[in-house]
Amino acid sequence: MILALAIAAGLSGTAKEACAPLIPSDLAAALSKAYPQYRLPRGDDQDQYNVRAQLERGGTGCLGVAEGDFDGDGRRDVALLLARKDGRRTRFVVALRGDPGWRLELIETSIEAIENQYVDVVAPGAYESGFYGEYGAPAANERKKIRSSTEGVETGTLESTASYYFRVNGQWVWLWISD
Ligand SMILES: [Ca+2]
Repeated sequence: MILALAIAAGLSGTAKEACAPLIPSDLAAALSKAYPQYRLPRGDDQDQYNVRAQLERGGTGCLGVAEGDFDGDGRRDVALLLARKDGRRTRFVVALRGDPGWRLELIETSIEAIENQYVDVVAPGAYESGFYGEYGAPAANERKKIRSSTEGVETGTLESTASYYFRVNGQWVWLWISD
């Protein structure tokens, strides 16, 4: 019943607003100051089919924001996709909750539109890529294996790719999970 209500709410006229409650106002202000050419994600950035699937998995209805403790300090952090206001570019940013304020870490700027992108939370653990080195030299900070005691961020192209990012010893490293 609760799930049904959540899905109904997510797909109603307020779908666009699904991301706003996940972004504290002081974080929104910090992001617009740091990245003025980019806007915050919205619940209707991606198509309804993918939003519905995420809601059915117990998600928030916002594919552009994922919450977790990515640096292991016990405070909840926020991973976001920001959309360029005047064109097709997406910025993947993690905001680490400080005391006070937020520490913004720009992970990647992609030429892909936000319409095709998503973020999600990954559980702590050990992960191994089946694709490492398969397509030429590994990219910067790409790993074959990652073991992380903190949560990470999954991101990629909807229904196509998935990469897992973890902040290990103060540095963001990642691996391909699928393509
Ligand atoms: Ca944290």
